This record gives sequence, C-alpha cells and structure tokens, in this order.
Amino acid sequence: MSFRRLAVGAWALAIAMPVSAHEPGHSMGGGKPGDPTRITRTVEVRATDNAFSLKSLQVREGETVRFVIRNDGFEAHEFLIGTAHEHAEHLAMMKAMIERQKKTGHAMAMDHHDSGVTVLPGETATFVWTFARAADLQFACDIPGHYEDGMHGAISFGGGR
Ligand SMILES: [Cu+2]
Repeated sequence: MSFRRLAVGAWALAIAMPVSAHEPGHSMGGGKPGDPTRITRTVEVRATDNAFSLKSLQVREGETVRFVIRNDGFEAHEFLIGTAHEHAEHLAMMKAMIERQKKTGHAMAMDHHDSGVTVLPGETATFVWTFARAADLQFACDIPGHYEDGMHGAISFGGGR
C-alpha cells in the first residue's frame, strides 16, 4: 500500500469531522482574506494529481484576487497561500497528524486555514485574498507528497500602486 493512498484515506476521514472539532485557523503570511466587493482579478487554477495549471503568479501589493480552483484529479487538493517557511511547517504538521491518526485509528480534526481552500475531486472552490508583500510567498498544496510532486509556485510582487 502506498503512503499516498493512506494519506488520502486519512484526509477523507478528517474532512468528515464536524465543524466544531476543527482546530483554530492558521494565519499564514502574504495578506488576508479579501473583501468580495473589491475583487479586481479572477485567477482560475486547475488541480490534477499532482500538479497545478498555474505555475507562478505575479500580483500587486494590496490587490484583491478571486481564486477559482477546480479539482480535476482523483484526490483532494489544497490551494494555500503562505511563505515557503510556513508551507514547510504546515506540511510537517499534516504529516504528524496523519501519523498520529494511523497509530490511534482516530480521525483527527481537519486542519483549517484562512489562506486558501481544500477542494474535493470533481469540485470547484473559490476564495478571495488581498495580497500584502511578503518574501518567498507561494501558493501550494501541503497534502503530504503533493508539495514534493511540484504542487507549488512562486508569488511575486510587481507593478506600482
Ligand atoms: Cu494536492
């Protein structure tokens, strides 16, 4: 049995937990959830197993972007915004969560975050983000194995305002 298969099983269990069991949301860098009335651009991203159609992204400081993430794969995927360091920490936490679950047999509360979405196979999810300048900002899927397979890209800041 592959690790990936186990990881996905754990993920499916985890997302079945009631909302009340969720851990508090992480705050990652690079901005904050955006005001839907201030959207200036829509970015569509297609997720497959395991890649994003979007390879990199350039934004302006303060820009509010609506992301539309469509999952055309057979596995759940995340699309999260954070610094490279935050993604590394988040990935380590998710791995620990899955290990714990394999040992105890109990489903863990889903990891919840404000800086992106989890998209189930065949579904589309949207979120709105207002960017603030941060070094080493990335969009990524932190499900174990996916980041390593290349599900991440750089977000750079350009243009004036
Ligand atoms: Cu993924």
